[in-house]
Amino acid sequence: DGHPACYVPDADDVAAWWPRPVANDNKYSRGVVGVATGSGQYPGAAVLSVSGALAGPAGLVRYAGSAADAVRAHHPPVIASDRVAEAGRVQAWTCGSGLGTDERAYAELRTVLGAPVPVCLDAGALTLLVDTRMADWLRDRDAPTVVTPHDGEFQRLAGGAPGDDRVAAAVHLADRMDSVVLLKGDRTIIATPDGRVFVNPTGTPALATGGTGDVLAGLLGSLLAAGLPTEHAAAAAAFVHGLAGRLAAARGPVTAADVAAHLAEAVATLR
Ligand code: B4P
Ligand code: MG
Repeated sequence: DGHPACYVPDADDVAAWWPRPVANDNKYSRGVVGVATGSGQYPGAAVLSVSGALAGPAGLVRYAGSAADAVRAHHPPVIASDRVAEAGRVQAWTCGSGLGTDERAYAELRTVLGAPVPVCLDAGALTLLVDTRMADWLRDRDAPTVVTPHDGEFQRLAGGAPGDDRVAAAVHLADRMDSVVLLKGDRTIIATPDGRVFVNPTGTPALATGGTGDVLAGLLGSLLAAGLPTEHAAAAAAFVHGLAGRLAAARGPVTAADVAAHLAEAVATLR
């Protein structure tokens, strides 16, 4: 039926993709990830996305946004500034979780998309893409883009719900946006603009709790900054995020902060 082959990665695949520090690495050579998330209304999204970024392989996390005080309080090692333009050089951005959709958020998204580095877009950034017709603008970017919609966000981006054939829906949107699409769900789907598909096998309903998407976006940004190909970054982030959800669920009720706290242990189980 012309359906693309779906690849289901296993722990060995993700272990092989996962960047590991080598002897002469420094924090810059491991990658610097910029996190442009959160707002006065949603400071928690900033704290959670930074937690996800800190658990990834990048050597440095720079936060830029209006929740800088909350980020500094929760994550003292993170370099926090108020605006994207003040953040300094990064190798990738993750943008949108809890960002809101006001003028300031719009300006920050424009700055992020203008950077010649890979970008992960979530939540408010996805709403802004639709509201401002910026989605088509992604085609003009030279560096890769990943979008991480849940079903509601997908519906707005694509102009219709994913429907029963979630793989075909994700492939279609990836082609239309010339971006990697990570369609969240029970079995999260990653589709590339050239029609390749990964299906994540580690999902757990324990992840169906507020803020887990913010943790995922931060982790994905770190993998992009560390230089992973976009589709491997997305597939590896979903895989480890699911593992962390399972590890957290084995110990009791799960919050998004619990998922973040189990990411390092999840990475350690890869090999
Ligand atoms: P927000 O309040 O901004 O919150 P959110 O994005 O839903 O939260 P979060 O970041 O934690 O979760 P996400 O789904 O990203 O919601 C904005 C608006 O969207 C609201 O109006 C809301 O009503 C609407 N909305 C929210 N979810 C919707 C949906 N699914 N369909 C339609 N409208 C929706 O990330 C969650 C993570 O958990 C992902 O990694 C996902 O793969 C995983 N996960 C969720 N359920 C799972 C399951 N059953 N099994 C395995 N994994 C699961
Ligand atoms: Mg979300």
